[in-house]
Amino acid sequence: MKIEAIKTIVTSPGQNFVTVRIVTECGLSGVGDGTLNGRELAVASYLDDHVIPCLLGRDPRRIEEIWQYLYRGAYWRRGPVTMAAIAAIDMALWDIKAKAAGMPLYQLLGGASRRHLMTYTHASGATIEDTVAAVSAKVSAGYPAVRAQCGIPGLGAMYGVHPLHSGDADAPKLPEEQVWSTSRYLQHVPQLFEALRAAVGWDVHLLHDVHHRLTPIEAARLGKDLEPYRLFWMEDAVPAEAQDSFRLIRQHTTTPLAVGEVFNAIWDARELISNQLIDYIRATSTHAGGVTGLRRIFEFAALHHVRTGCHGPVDISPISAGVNAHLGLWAPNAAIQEFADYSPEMHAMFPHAWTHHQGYIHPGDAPGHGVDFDETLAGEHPYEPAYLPVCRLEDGTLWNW
Ligand code: CS2
Ligand code: MG
Repeated sequence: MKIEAIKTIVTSPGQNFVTVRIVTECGLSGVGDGTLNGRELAVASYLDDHVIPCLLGRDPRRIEEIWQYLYRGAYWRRGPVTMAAIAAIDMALWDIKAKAAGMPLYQLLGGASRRHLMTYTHASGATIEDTVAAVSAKVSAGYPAVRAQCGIPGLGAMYGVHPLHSGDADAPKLPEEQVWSTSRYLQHVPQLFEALRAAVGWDVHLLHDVHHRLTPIEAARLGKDLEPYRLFWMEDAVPAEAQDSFRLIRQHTTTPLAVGEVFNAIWDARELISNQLIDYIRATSTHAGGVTGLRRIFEFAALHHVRTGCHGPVDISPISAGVNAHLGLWAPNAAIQEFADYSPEMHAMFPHAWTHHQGYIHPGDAPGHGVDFDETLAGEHPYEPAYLPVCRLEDGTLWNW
């Protein structure tokens, strides 16, 4: 079998997506997701200018060898752009291999460890009251797990939640600047979860995303303050480059910790996992080197009581949602997957075998990863320049968005 052609398509049905299609000489093709929110064109260029010329004519069945070739062979290893490009190629190759084997990807990995995988959905509001109403609506709809985010009095935009692209050609194309106040936040969030537990009770999992905003001791304080409300996890409490800094949080609180959506290699989580400084690893197929990269992280986490919770808002495509679901159906230590539903345009552009019902996802049993890509529809939604916001403290200090 030989790789005959590889295409990179950037499209924007309300959110920019980078999609790769690999076509073999025998007519099999596979697709992969290389979306990197705010840096999509960097990934597309990395693929078109530096990866694709090296892969044409190779045997697509040699997935591991190609992954090693792209990882080691680049010399400049790791990083979000490189690993998203590798992820897109890797997902497409696994799609082809599973199609050639006539089975869904999860069967190729070792079969199902569960009937389906629990997901968590998003609920947010400008005030505690609005957020309680939004979470209550999700609980009434039967969702087993809800991530709650709330506006902070005195601060403008809702943090960590970014709207789909406006589609307005005149919209500002540079990063929006948002203001942050840790003291206001630390005062407000425990009140939110006190109100949530009073409103929805204890049978629903509540999650919260701190979105990298705190220092370790501040995260320790918040974790302690949230203990009475039994969160499923407190996510991204602190930027995790200094993995050892999570020891301080761990010493002070039993609130479960989740981190890793921005990780792109197992080394980003090695100390966190091997020292059990976290409870859930959030690494996701698009950012962590595809099936090949993420499977390694999952297996390593399983050795250390760390469970999986793949990142998955709408800024990774339905392809990755499906690939994550295959890994999440197979992995013995899979716990949950993020699922913020896609728009009708996105569902149409990425026809998929995966199903999501009452808060649980199943990848489906179509051969391959079960997600396709409608290039005609994609052509109707050209790339839209867009950035993630940046964040400043009230004195102007550049902070973590
Ligand atoms: C957030 C993401 O869903 C989450 O956990 O951290 O929505 C994050 O803000 C985006 O992926 C950034 O592109
Ligand atoms: Mg997050």
